[in-house]
Amino acid sequence: MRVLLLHATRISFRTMEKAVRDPPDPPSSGVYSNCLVAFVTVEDGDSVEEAERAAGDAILQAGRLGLKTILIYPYAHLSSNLAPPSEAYRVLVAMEQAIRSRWDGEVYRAPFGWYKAFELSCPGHPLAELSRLFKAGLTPKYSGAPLEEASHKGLVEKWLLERDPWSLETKDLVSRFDVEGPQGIIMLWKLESRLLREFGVKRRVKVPPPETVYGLLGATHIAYTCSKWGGEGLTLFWGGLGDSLISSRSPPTSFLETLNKRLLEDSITVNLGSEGLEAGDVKGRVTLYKARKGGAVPLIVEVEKPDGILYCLGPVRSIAIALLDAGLKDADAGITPQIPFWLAPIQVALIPVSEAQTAYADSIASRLSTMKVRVRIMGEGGLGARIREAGRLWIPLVVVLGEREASTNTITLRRRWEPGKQEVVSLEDFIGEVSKLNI
Ligand code: A3S
Repeated sequence: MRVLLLHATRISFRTMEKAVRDPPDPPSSGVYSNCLVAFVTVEDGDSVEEAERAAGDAILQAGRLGLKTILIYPYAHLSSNLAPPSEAYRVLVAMEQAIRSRWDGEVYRAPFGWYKAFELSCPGHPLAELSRLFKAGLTPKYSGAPLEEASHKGLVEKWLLERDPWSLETKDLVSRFDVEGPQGIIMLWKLESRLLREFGVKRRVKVPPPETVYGLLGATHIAYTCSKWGGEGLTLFWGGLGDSLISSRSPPTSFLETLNKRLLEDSITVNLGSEGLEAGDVKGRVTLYKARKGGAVPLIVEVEKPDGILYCLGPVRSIAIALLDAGLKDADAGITPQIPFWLAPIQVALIPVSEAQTAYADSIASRLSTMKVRVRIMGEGGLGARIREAGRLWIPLVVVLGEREASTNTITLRRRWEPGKQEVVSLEDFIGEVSKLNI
């Protein structure tokens, strides 16, 4: 079942022509204001289970937006895998009944089986448009109730269901580090290749994409994937770089600690199985990192197998973004945010004070590049502004090259882990220090 949830300050619709031979609903029109519109496409194989999960999710979203009206809008355009009209109608009516029985707001359903003209105004705030996918086969439960229902009954804290855990500042950092783009892809690639080495990964296995990788729902999908396809020394992948889990027999906790101890300190562990989170018949535990904005990010799944525990670490992208998020928490606490030298997208910033030092900077940059060190010459703008920009990119080593440095073959070095300190070192000592760092 695919759902597009839109906050509408106003929606009006009216039936035009019949779209199926005998539509089950009569022609009609409607106008609603300040409501949550759920455009729903029922997919082949969907049942009442998916209808109930979609109902709980719509109730949760309406509550979050303080809306008192939900309009279910049959919409056969969000998937190419449509359920036949009779099935679709049954599931949509089930969704309507599930909302009615569990919510005290007003529920409406636009007529099924018609082409409809509609007008909709959307206020465009960050939560005004959400897309959802409810897949048949895995109905996650918490203490026995479907996830969204459990939240409704207060059995699980709402933040554990958050599907978009990242604060705006974290998202800003993700784009500044270009994590999804060519520059930042280095971070995902370095992280994944380090993990392959650390956990002796030998094979890659393609798995179905999880519906989401965040919150308890994401945890159930990761646990289910790990349980079904996990094994010793495997990468389970479903998309681009970063959409992957590392599954192994050795516990990954100490590796995460080396990235930022907050990843485990600010985390909770949820049991998998009847008294906790149910993901099919998977038994074990999930460790979820509590993001700065308060969302839950699964990082480690431990699945009980007959021959012992199987660990799934990841998704790799979640680890990378959680690392930035944890850094922002450090900054909130007045601690300079860091990223391990081997993982930094840019490891050394070279800042020539004036044009005259550009050649010196170029010669150092080419030496560092042959050492496979990621270096950027920052030549634009005022000296202070360039040093601040290097800080905004959390660049571990910032090198200032002035007249004196160029003439004495030295550099002035600021190490990010020694905030406020700078040291003049010989170029050779600096090169030696970098080669030791760049393991
Ligand atoms: O497809 C013609 C109309 O019949 C309903 N319908 C479905 N709705 C949701 N999921 C499915 N699998 C459906 N199969 C049929 C819808 O009412 C659909 N009409 N928005 C209007 C006009 O485009 C519409 O989708």
